[in-house]
Amino acid sequence: MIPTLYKSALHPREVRALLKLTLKGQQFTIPKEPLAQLVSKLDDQAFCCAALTKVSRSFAAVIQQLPEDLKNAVCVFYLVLRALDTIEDDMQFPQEEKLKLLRSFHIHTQDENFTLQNVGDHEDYRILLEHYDKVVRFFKSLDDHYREVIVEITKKMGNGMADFAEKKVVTVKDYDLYCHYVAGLVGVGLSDLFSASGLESPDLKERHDLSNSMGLFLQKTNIIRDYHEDLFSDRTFWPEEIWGKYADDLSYFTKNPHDPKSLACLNEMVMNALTHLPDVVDYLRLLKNKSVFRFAAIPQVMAIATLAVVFNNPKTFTGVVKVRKGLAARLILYDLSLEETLKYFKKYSRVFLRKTPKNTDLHKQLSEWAATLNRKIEMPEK
Ligand code: D3A
Repeated sequence: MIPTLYKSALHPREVRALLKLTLKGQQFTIPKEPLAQLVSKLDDQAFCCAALTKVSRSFAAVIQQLPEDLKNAVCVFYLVLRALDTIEDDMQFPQEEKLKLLRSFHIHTQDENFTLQNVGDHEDYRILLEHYDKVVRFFKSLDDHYREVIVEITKKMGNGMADFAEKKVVTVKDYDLYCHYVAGLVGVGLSDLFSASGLESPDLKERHDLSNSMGLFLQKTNIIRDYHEDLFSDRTFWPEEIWGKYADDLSYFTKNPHDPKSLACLNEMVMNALTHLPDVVDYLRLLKNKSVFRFAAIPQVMAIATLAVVFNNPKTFTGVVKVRKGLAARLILYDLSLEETLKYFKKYSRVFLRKTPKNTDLHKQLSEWAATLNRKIEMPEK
């Protein structure tokens, strides 16, 4: 806690938000005991809420501020997808069994006897799968509309993950398709859930293009940020069509983090992710409900803040570069509006331009991108 506060020392509102959130966590939301010990004490719904806070602390706080009915559906959706992700990430899992399980996981999500032992590289993920029957029972308590969306997206995502378990991300087209399966479909599913809740317009679920971009922007940010971690777990999602212009091997960058070629590659990856931001602006403008808005906007602001730190930063190649936790705390605690979100986007768009030498191709691309973004921000399309 002290190092986190220290990092936000020059941002008093972040310090206040961090202290408030910690206090709130101690009193109400975050269970201290390990998930394994909570299993026998909690009913299905309470177990799912506890599992959510364990597998994603700050994101759980954003989900918990949604209205009750939608909150439960999003909680189940998140846990089902986390379980799928855990199976995809488990490098010890025999490949053939893994593919079968990924393709059939949507069926298991409707089977009250389904559990999986010893899967996952993290204690909380393993417990989640060992007690997956609890998730299934909570899933079954949801309204039909929500259940249909969760099953359909899980089916498509599991099949997409299985396809990519057998092939590498080589082209930019592969990269977009992989990100569609693992995050674009999340955006599509969530838009369907928002519409089904009645809190958002039925038209939202028709905007698959914008919903997909919401996921692509988040996923590409994670993939860029996690370069180092993924390289050392023998997983790579950076497309060769991009990195192949700068090196013969992806590991070149970690060995030569300050080489202008390494930074040029990183910056091209960031530029590629930024192309999704104008769609994100259009999507966020469609939202009417304040808590749905906050839920959708907070990760996008965190993502652009992450890209701004990662951009042109050699440390991306040698460790994990992160934004201050204080920013997340501030966004979670104070009512984030559309106007403030757009101000964050503008602020960070200036950071990218400031960090790029003038009279370069990249500066020209970024200027054009910033102009498009500003047009969207100042003159919304009808
Ligand atoms: C695209 O998915 C959306 C969305 O679409 C309309 C709306 C809200 C949130 C998400 C999305 C999400 O957000 C997280 C994410 C990144 C990649 C996939 N997802 C995802 C999975 C499942 C659901 C929703 Cl239900 C963002 C995320 O996980 N984080 C981590 C914690 C961060 C915020 C971003 C806060 C922090 O402390 O850094």
